Amino acid sequence: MTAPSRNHALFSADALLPAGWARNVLLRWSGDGTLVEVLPDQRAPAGVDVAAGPLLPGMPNLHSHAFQRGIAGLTEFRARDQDSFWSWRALMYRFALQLDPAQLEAIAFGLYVEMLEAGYTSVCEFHYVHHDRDGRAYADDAELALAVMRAARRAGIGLTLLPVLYQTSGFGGKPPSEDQRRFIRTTDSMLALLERLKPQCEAQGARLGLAPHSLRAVPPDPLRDALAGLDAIDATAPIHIHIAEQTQEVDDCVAWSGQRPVAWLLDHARIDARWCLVHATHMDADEYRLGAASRAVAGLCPTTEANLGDGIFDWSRWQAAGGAWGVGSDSHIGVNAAEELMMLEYGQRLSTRRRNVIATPWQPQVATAMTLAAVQGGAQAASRPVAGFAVGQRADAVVLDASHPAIAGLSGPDALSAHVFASHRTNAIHSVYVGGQVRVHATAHAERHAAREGFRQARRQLLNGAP
Ligand code: NGQ
Ligand code: ZN
Repeated sequence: MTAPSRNHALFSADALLPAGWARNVLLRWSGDGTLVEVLPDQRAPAGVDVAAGPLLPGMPNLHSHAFQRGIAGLTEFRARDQDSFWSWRALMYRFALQLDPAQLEAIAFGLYVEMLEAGYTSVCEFHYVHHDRDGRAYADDAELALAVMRAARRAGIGLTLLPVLYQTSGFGGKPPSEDQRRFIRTTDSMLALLERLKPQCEAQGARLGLAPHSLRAVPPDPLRDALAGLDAIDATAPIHIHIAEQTQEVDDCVAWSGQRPVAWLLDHARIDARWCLVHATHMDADEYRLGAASRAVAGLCPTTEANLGDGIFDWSRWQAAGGAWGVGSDSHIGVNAAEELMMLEYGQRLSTRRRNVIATPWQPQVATAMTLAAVQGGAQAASRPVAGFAVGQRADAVVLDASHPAIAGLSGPDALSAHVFASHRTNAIHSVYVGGQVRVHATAHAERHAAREGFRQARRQLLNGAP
């Protein structure tokens, strides 16, 4: 590590604590990276690292399909009269069909290093490419999940691994298509995979959960059986599902069941704080109200949702019902925590024709309000103690670069606003700590070079169709 952190402590003149900005904050953590002291109004003790700028809690990334970073930017051309989510998906599937385990690991490692440099300190990996190119299980059925785990460990990012259950290509038990063959599993094979991964995750400090892909991909009976099986393995494990992202999906769900997807889910599963409803873009007034009341986290992925033409989540309705939310980078068209927050606020501004929408009566600073809410919601979705600077949470921290032109000379809240709204395409992050370990220093991850080289090589192979 280029800059080992001394004495398991960090001092900052401006730090964003769960209750708001504080001055002269000293953080101390234990040898395993858990915060043991969070003290404002201190003097910097001798020998302790002093942050190079305002200190933010690390952002959990609550939704990632790592392999899709390999295709990001390559689907931005019109291939037919009306390109859509569904035509993008066909291209994405073609890419997924080629990947081998080494390429997946290289892409995931490259991505996770990018995430750390961009302010994400943990990731929920919604992992659904399970099998070989022919759709057969690998000799070790966990082969690709283990590749993702190695990538996360090497990058030093916190991990919540969500193996994905995928069985059908549409509502009503429509058989999977040929190009979905790498994703398909029986419920029993999923539960066996979870058993196989459980000790591995424990050894790595990763959290293991389950992701029924969507109501399109998992019929009611397997959904119920998988959730019961998960409870038998770990009754507190997180559960993530894609839901109501596209209007076509809503229409198909209504045609199948007479109910909209979120309403159906709320009626047919015990939705609670273990759940992350990814996207939840298209809800009616009752779904906003009951969804928020269920205590599930809304998993918002603003740059992907914009890129894929999904629609706009109505933040004000969710907020009015007390809903929790966090952000994810999903397809990785953008890999930047600040950019997701900016895009989220801008979507609300564009649809409501107002400014400063995502603020609260107790926190008028938009970037501050968004950061605190997204860290809380992200930690809940990750089901790991990564909810910011409080005793018992992980020492996951982002230090802004006070010498960056967008930030120089600004107070904590203004610096965070500039970071979120005015620093893009440049990096205003100086350093990043995960569990008290320095992962990024002077804007670069220690393994940036190797990560980029591995990514370049894997992508070159995939684009050339070479093995
Ligand atoms: C996914 N992505 O699982 O990668 C999906 C596409 C699907 C998003 N929903 C596949 N953004 O939904 O069927
Ligand atoms: Zn997704």
